[in-house]
Amino acid sequence: MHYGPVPRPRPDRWDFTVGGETLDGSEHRLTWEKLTELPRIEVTADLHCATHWSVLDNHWSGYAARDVIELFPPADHIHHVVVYAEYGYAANVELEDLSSPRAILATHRNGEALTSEHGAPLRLIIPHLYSWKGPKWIRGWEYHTEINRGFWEERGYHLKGDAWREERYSHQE
Ligand SMILES: Nc1nc2c(c(=O)[nH]1)N[C@H]1C(S)=C(S)[C@@H](COP(=O)(O)O)O[C@H]1N2
Ligand SMILES: [Mo]
Repeated sequence: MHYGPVPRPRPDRWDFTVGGETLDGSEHRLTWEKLTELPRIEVTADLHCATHWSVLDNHWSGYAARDVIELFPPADHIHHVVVYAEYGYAANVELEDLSSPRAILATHRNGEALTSEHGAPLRLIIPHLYSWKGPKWIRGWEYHTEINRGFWEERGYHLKGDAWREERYSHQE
């Protein structure tokens, strides 16, 4: 489930950009080749949509988001990140949530490569947040001093989106 069309795979053009207030102030680009040199991790987690459905016990595999943070760290005072996907989809998350050992840039679900429909080649899963906070077709993120609302956050959804606290709507903030 997603907003807008499923992007056509363009492996030749794919890259991952880490920008905004990085530690050294410059924008960094991660190629697929470089990404796949990172150690692979596995995370078993539910997917919670804010519209009251969940897909339980998915077995995700891919790369730890915090390994990418470590490669391209933010400036010292940063607490907020905007995560971007194809077609300008964006979600804001706290750096702390993206740094969770269970936040995964997934390439596979239940042993099979992601389909285009479900986010290939790479999607972010932050298990304890509602799944709109995890863009399919992710292409990078930006570090920010201030909160910048993402796509759904601008349309009435919650800044934090903790699924266990049922933080769905902005009026709960
Ligand atoms: N790029 C992008 N990622 C997205 C979305 C979207 O609209 N665009 N929707 C989110 C929402 S609301 C949900 S519930 C999940 C759905 O994932 P699925 O299609 O694999 O079930 O993707 C999330 N990631
Ligand atoms: Mo959702």
